[in-house]
Amino acid sequence: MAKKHGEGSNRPQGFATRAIHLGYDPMDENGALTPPIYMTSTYAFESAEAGGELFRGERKGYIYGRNRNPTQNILEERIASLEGGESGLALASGMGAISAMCWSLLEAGDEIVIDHTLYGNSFALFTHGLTKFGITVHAVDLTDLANLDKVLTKKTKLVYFETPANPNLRVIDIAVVSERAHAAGALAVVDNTFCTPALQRPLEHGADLVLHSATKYLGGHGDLLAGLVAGPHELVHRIRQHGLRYLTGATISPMTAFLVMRGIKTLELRMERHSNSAAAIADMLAAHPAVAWVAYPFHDGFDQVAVARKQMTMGGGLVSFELNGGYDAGMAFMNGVELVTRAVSLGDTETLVQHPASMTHAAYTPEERASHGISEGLVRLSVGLENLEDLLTDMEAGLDAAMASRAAAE
Ligand code: 3LM
Repeated sequence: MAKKHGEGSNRPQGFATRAIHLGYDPMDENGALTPPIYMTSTYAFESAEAGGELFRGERKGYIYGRNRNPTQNILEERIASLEGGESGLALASGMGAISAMCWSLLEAGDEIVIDHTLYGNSFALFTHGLTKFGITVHAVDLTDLANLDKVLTKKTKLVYFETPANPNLRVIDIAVVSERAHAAGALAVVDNTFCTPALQRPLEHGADLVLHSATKYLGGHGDLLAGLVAGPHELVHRIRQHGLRYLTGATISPMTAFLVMRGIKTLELRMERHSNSAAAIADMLAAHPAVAWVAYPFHDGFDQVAVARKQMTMGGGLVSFELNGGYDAGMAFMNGVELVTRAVSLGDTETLVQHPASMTHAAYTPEERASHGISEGLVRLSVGLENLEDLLTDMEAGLDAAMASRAAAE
């Protein structure tokens, strides 16, 4: 009998090979090299009895498109494998993934702990959304474990954080926080959007669930919105059956699932290039007289560089910095660049720059931003895949504009 595609060795396949091939055999689909996009909302039952068996879970197969589709399923198998989890789930957006997780795993009376630096709308979901439904939310700085110990109680169901965190790239020790959460009977949930499994695999460090905005590096081309979850079968199944099926209905379209898979095929290569360019830009910024400080996880002067190097293989594609002259200088920089595009989001082939205080983190109050390490002058750069020399030239133009604006103000 002919060997099935990808069979033939007991050695586990590498990351890029799984990102390209896992869960799909062209011979099952008329030899089509890439997985078909199953554009269907519902599925025919072989017989009236078979329909009932599917609903009762006595027969395997597809029922309806809101929670399962064959194109989506290949993507789900791939993210599970790349993150090292038993199961995966794909949803319509990162926010869809986070909210489906919360609605599935929490109930009134529960408490949760979140790190105090999160993507603005995640922070809003926790502090303005969940709190309306009887859930107590403690927002603390998880880089200091004493803060976690102060708020963990018997009612704590989960500890949630991003590392590196959006927008200032603070790094949280996944192993240590997960261990503390487990000791209190809580789950550790990590938003791994900024690293992707190519650079960091939180489940290997003890986290229980990993979430993604696949809109960013996983999709990789700024042309879609999607969310992903990976972790143990029991938790992921609950999020599919409750959070996706009837609590949010945040279904990924089959076309988008296909595009995310296309992005993931080149993920490892892209993350390497994003990281190398971002590290070079962080070095350039750190040495520049217009710059007050730079945050980059692998930069030697970075506060949590040791933790970053323990759990990440490269520094990632984001660089955050504050210019001398604060807010006004930041605005002048953003208006002074030409190649770099002024836009929110991140992880695209294009280099993007944005101002968290007025854009992605406008959901925080000014007081919250001040106490949560999001300064008013902070500029966030998502380094793309353009030629580094062109990016450095454009960054110099932005820095010149920042210095000119500061000189004019004095
Ligand atoms: C942004 N971030 O520019 P979607 N988790 C993290 C994120 O950064 C994001 C999400 C979840 C940005 C989006 S802001 C108007 C644009 C760490 C999104 C949410 O629902 O797929 O956008 O993911 O920082």
